[in-house]
Amino acid sequence: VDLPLAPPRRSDAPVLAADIVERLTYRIGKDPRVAERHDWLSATILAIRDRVIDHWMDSTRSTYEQEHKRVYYLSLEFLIGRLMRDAVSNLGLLEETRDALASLGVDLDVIAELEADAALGNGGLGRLAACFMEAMASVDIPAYGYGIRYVNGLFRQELHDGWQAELPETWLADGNPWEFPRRESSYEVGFGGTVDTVGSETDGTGRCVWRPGERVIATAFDTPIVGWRGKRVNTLRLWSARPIDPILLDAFNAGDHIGALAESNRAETLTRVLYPADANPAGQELRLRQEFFFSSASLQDILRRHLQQYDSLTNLADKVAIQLNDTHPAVAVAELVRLLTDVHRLDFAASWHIARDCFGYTNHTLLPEALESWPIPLFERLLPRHMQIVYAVNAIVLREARAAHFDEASIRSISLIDESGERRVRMGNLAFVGSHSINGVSQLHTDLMKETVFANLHRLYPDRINAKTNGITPRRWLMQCNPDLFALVRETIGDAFMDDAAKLVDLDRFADDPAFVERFSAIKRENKVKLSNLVARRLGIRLDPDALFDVQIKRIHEYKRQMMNIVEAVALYDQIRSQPDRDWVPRVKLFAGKAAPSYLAAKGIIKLINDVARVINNDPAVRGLLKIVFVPNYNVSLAEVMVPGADLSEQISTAGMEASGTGNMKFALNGALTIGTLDGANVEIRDQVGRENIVIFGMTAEEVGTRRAEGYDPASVIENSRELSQALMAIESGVFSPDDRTRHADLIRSVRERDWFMLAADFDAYAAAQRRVDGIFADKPAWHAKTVRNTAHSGWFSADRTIREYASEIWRAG
Ligand code: 26V
Repeated sequence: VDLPLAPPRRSDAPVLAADIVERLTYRIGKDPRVAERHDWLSATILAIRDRVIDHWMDSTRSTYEQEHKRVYYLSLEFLIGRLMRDAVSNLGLLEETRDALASLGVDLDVIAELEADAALGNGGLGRLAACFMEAMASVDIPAYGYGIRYVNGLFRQELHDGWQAELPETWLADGNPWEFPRRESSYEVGFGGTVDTVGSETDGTGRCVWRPGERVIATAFDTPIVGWRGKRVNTLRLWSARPIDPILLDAFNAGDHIGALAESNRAETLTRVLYPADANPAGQELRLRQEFFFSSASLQDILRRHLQQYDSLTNLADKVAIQLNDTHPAVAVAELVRLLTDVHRLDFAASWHIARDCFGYTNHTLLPEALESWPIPLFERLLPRHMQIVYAVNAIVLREARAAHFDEASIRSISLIDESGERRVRMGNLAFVGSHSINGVSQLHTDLMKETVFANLHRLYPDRINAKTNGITPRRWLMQCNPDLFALVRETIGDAFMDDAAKLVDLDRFADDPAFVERFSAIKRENKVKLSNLVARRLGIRLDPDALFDVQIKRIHEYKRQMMNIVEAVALYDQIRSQPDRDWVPRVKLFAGKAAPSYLAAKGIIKLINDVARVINNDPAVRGLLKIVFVPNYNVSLAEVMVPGADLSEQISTAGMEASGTGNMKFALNGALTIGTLDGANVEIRDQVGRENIVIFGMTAEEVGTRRAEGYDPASVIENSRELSQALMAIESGVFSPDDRTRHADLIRSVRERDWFMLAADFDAYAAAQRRVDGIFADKPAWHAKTVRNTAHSGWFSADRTIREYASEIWRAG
């Protein structure tokens, strides 16, 4: 697709080709005659990057000249994936680049595959940050992303005998042509040490000075983020840590070769690796150091930029909005207060108000195990001045709660300090009280926030919590990953949807048009063939592209219930064997996802899926009616193939536990039907696409709560479900693990005895819903009409819509 502002500029291809050759020769130092594919990739990225720079500088300059408010998105994770196709496509240079490379004997699609994924995130939270960066540039908001330039992003997953193995990921190994190192943008970040008071407390000249015992340097690396049509280019600024002295020469010369490098290693360790857990807080000192390191560097940078332009900090909140992506950067609240009071000499109350007017906080999970808190002794040792500020803020908040006549239990829950056991700093409460806006990521999640974790803070500050339902960028998740569908839509309803995804609704009237539906479904089939080819290449498994492709791809988590899905497969397998003559709908169940390395239950689920797959896929009695595939190393690039190739999207979390989901939106946009619970954004997907076009089953969040309160007994539920009992027994008895019959005993026992995620309670409804899906899939016109309607009504989930809501209701920017 060629999408320039001006008419197609294919004729510029020779200029671009010359530019690529120039970059190859002079920047990479390779003769085109001997250049390898990877050299062509680097040269192409450099040539494209150079075409971005003028737009980038224009964007920065216009923000400055027009004194626009700047938005800062602080996130410990940015799960970007590849950038070349994104940048080329948003600049409208796709055809030109393809032609330029072709004239040099290079295939764009081949070299595009060689670009490493930037996997600086775990899952939903990190991918949302990446979609938001692209959307903020697309809707013309002056925004900066701030994060960490991890040398090793999320681990690479291999399967060894069906078990997950983690290998280091090395995205920077071949260099990163996208980034600009900014040695001049460097800041000192301190840890530990002492706090002194200088001046006199009584005459108002007194102030605190933090004297850190340890310092490192944060250095910026900038990546340009190109918005749709290249209108605006924003900056993703990632910090890298380096020591103040790269080597202690005195120590080295005295023979202490290890000690001479100790400080250097310690600094570099800070930004070495992304924490691979997406729920249980790492609870480790290094993690808190990472959080403070990037928060402090980012705030110093923000204040420097603001002072340089406005020469005063009193108008900071008019010109700066800072969004905290979960609590990971929550320490920034205390750091901003410290910088304003101790360094820039504002009084404490003024600093506190400015901070609150600048910050907004987005909560992404209610899972209790994911709520961050730090033991006081650790926090105090690492950040002694911030500890004082936390206590001072807490005093203000508790005074307000007492003034509002809160009882002691409520006050305890509001406190920034958890005193129920070992004393800890509650980062969620700190982020809440330090922000003027606290948002959930779907309507349901926001309602639950008000009722659960933040019930008392919400009572004290009732106008702060608001809902901002997540979104996805339709550029990456339709235009780029599904170019044939994109082209068909464009031909059918014109170009308006390219700038306003809500206009996809114009497709609705084609849902019953046989000629259109024919083309729509042919594209889906072609995407299924592409996915099948990937599976054949990587796993040597052959798939039938006419089977129903049933896809569950996301982090492996008990609450997401991949286990319910595989147990249902076992039940179906049993039925296919016992009733071979029924008109079974051929089905392929595809799974992909990583488990946190320390999350043993999740790793057991991966092994279970692979054990079940081996038996089912090799049983001739199944006659290919059911196939199970676990595709290793799920990442953004793999999703870009799996999402367009799916017929059915599995969104089956226990209601109340998935804050939003964003994969669910990607599937619907690409014409898959959802089978799902009324959880997170599934509720809103149902509202948008209509209840006839989605398959909903199971308990509601409210029912889950009641059931739990009443005392849920999984054993009796299992007893009453023949299908479930038999499936669990088969797994337990070792049918799928003949080499180690008790391998899955613990996993099944946890369902029988506790079943915290209520797999048993929802199982029959889930199995029945799957049979409804079979029925619809068999009726091709009905199925295709529903898939078209899913695409037609998914425009609301564009991240552009989400970002406009943040901009008008939280940031007051743009
Ligand atoms: C927590 C921790 C704890 C410390 C170790 C590292 C770490 C990393 C991540 C997290 C929180 C992850 C929360 C998260 O990813 N939530 C997901 O956010 C998505 C975007 O809003 C949303 O769609 C998903 O439903 C939600 O699970």
